[in-house]
Amino acid sequence: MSETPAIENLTEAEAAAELPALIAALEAANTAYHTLDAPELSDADYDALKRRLAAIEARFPALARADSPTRKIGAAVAEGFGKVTHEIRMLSLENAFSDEDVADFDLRVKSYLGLPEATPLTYTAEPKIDGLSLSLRYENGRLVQAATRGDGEVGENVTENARTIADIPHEITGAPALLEVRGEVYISHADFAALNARAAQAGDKTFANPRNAAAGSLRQLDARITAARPLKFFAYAWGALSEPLSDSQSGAIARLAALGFQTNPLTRSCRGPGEMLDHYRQIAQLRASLGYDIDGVVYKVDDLALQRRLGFRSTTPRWAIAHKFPAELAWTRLEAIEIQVGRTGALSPVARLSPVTVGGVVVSNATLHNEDYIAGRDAKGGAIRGGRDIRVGDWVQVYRAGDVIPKIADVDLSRRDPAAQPFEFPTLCPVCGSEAIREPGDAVRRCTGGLICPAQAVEKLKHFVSRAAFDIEGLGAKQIEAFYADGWIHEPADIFTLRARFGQGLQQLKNREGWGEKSAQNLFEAIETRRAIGLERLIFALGIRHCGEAAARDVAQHYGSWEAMVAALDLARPAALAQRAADAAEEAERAAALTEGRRPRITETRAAAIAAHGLPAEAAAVWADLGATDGVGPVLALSLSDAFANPEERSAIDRLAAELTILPPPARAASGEIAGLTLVFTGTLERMTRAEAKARAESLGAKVAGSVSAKTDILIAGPGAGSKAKKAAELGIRVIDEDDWIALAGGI
Ligand code: D41
Repeated sequence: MSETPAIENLTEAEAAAELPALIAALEAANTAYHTLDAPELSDADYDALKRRLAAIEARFPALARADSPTRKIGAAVAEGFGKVTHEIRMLSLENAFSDEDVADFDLRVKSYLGLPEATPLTYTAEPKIDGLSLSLRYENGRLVQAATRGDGEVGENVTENARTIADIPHEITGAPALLEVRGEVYISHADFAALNARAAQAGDKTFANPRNAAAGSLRQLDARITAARPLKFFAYAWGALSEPLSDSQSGAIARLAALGFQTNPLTRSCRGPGEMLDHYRQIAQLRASLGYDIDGVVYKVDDLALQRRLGFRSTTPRWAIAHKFPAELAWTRLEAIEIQVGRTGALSPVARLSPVTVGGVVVSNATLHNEDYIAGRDAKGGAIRGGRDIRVGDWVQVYRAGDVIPKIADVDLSRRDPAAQPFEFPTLCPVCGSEAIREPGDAVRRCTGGLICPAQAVEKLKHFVSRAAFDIEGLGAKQIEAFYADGWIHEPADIFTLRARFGQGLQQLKNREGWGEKSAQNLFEAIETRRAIGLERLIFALGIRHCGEAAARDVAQHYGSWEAMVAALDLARPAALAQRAADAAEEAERAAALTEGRRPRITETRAAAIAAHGLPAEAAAVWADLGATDGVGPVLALSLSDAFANPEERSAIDRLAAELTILPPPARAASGEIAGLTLVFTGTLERMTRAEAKARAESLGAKVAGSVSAKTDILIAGPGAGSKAKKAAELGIRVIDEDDWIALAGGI
């Protein structure tokens, strides 16, 4: 075999002849490694081939192909992981912090199911592993996909990485044809210490805690790195299934164990809160010696038929709860108080602390909430921390509960410098200098600069591209800050004109730090794919105060199209102004009545204020319709109206809308007989509680109303139904009994 010639002796023609084989060898090695799970080359051989290719490309740049394997890693970093939509949503857990919370949980479950309080229910209790959730999909016994939780609906495809975890079987026998196993990826204390020691020795960054180490390792784009990290996996739940695993939680977990998954050995069945709390205390005792991090105990209703009946609220099941261990505390010095300005202009004070370790994590910032919190008052003017205020230089007690931002629990007055002064909360925006005002009833002070305030503009943009909003791949908070600072993106519409404005400037983007040709191209493509956007996402993305994801969905459902919504808001504007005038008049009347020692005349005062507006009837009707929309109260209605009526904000919104194709919201629970109907329940239900019936009806896409009207489609009348049944009969509304209802709802 001839020696491989040294690069510096190669002619360009020889190099060109060698390249295809080199590239083919590397691509084959990649496929063998990543897709077929059967590495063919040693790491050293692979690296040698890759180095040779890189050296040839460096010497003869004209030969470098755009899709060369040497560019793959960089491109992969920009692209990240593929996305996976979970067939069944990954839910989160409600938290309990005390014994009473656990007892309440048990009572709530029973009340929902209509069981007597004295009935003992069986629950499983298991340690809550402090790692990250993973969903594994097996088809015909083969692992075909692994996905992180993400936002619960869409996660990241980490299949290659999951395959490197020893606890995760690649093949299982005797399982349902389709089985999704869910559980927690974590790293043991010993492995974490060894990993950090190696990283420190190599001069690499170390991880703050095992959880971060596990997350960082699982989310490596190069599966070889994940393979070198000792990750573990406990199975605790399941997603899509072709057939049930068992009829109980404990049975299902035993089945997963029999299929070859690790399940937590401290899982117990407990009858009632007494036994649950005993097991909680036992696990708390063992916590330090387990060898891995846990942050509480999870309780789940054992009977799967009951789990199904209990169902879930928007993101958490009614049949499970996490009983968290108490937060850990530490004392440190408050070095400074900084003010951050948020998307809605809120001035948020942040404590800069002398770094201190709290529960294994170094903390150097904590939230101070708002000016009242610093002063030692709550929203109603009552004392918190016994009325002790917080001053720069104070010794403060910091705590962390779960993932949340650290908070300050207390202040040590005995160590306060006698010269320390109370903190003076700014009344001007520290970013743009506009006045910062506090509206009556609002706990926070807000910058009035609107979009002229760079902080608000940037935060609004970050919100705009965030996951639940436009979710533009490759355009995150960091990129937004850089683009804003460079003057490339001032408002959302600018994102969609970026490509046109920088047509040849693709070059400019390419030359920026961190951007290559491929990632720039990817960014423009990612932006293009988002030009068509769902109405509900667009409304949420606008970042209007009080308008969260759920409210945005409700508004989108109500209007069905962007044009209809904008037309309604415009039409209703006079009524919105009349409402504000009436609110102000009411407040003045209350104050006047108080000083004059008489009863306030609310109804007359409001009516007079509204009359003074000479309100068109149509405006009033459209406004009332918005206010009566499910999920929309007067506060959100005003906030929406204000956003669309503010000239600067409106023109920015119009410029944005002109760039987009706005898709109508998905039809809610389109299938099924009762989707879209309005139901009323009356009389006694014997097989389901009211709460369960209402939740079931809503989950099937129906609306549940409290009283019978012309809009009612079906009245469900149990024994003892009175006036409602009579009224329904008069109106010719369909009346059914509980058994009919249960049949309609698909059984209990
Ligand atoms: O050990 C855990 N971290 C754990 C998390 C567990 N043992 N059980 C869990 N069960 C659920 C439900 C009930 C929703 C299936 C969970 C989680 N969820 C969970 N972890 C993070 C979000 C949700």
